Amino acid sequence: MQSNSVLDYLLKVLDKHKAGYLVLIDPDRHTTDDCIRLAHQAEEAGVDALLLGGSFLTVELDPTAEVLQKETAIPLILFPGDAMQVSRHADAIFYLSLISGRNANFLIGEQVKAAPLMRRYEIEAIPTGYMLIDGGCQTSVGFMSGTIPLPRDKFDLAWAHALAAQYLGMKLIYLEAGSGADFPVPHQMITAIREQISLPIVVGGGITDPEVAAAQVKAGADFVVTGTIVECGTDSLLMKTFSDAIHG
Ligand code: 1GP
Repeated sequence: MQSNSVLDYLLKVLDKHKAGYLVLIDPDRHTTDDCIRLAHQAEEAGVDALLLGGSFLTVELDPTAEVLQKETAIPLILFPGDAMQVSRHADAIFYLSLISGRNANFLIGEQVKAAPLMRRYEIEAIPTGYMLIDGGCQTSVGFMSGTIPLPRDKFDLAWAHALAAQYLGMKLIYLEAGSGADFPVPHQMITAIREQISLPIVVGGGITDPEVAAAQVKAGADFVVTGTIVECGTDSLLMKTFSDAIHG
């Protein structure tokens, strides 16, 4: 993808549509050929960008990133679980700080380890306040980070975290229920945060139904992420249905 700034591109998506649609590809769950097939499906469905990464990987991310970047015209954004997931073959990186937790390693430690590589690769960093919200079950990100998710009904706690991220100069807020969560982030929480901050809000985790995605946009989400449900790849039209529901 040839662009000066993936963040600018994402903001332009919001000028064009009600909200943007991001699809997460976890290289651990697929062969490289399946990743390519999913990426092509995503492009055809009107997905705005691909995310690549996971909270815990047992395979190398780099070869998948390289092939996906070559094969697709939409931006490839790294969504790293840790500093080992930095690759030169991506257009940008969601430079995540797990602000809902109090684990210094995921607030700043992994970021320090990643920074020299990011400079060497000249990869665009998109500083992102990453908030883990209770999705009704233990998730890989919760386990790996050793952090307690924000309770689903503590809206004031949630918006205060998001506002702190805005004051710290972050460019996005990512509300994460966790991949495969039983419940997505509650609509009322999205709205409570939307009312307090001006940053774009990304919402992901446990979204399995296009109607739920549309309701999250209505509640105030600017970007919706799906991973598991479209990764199954059983219904090739599903991504298009999500795309239409989210774009409005
Ligand atoms: C995980 O938000 C993403 O970070 C996607 O979650 O796999 O549940 O769609 P799902």
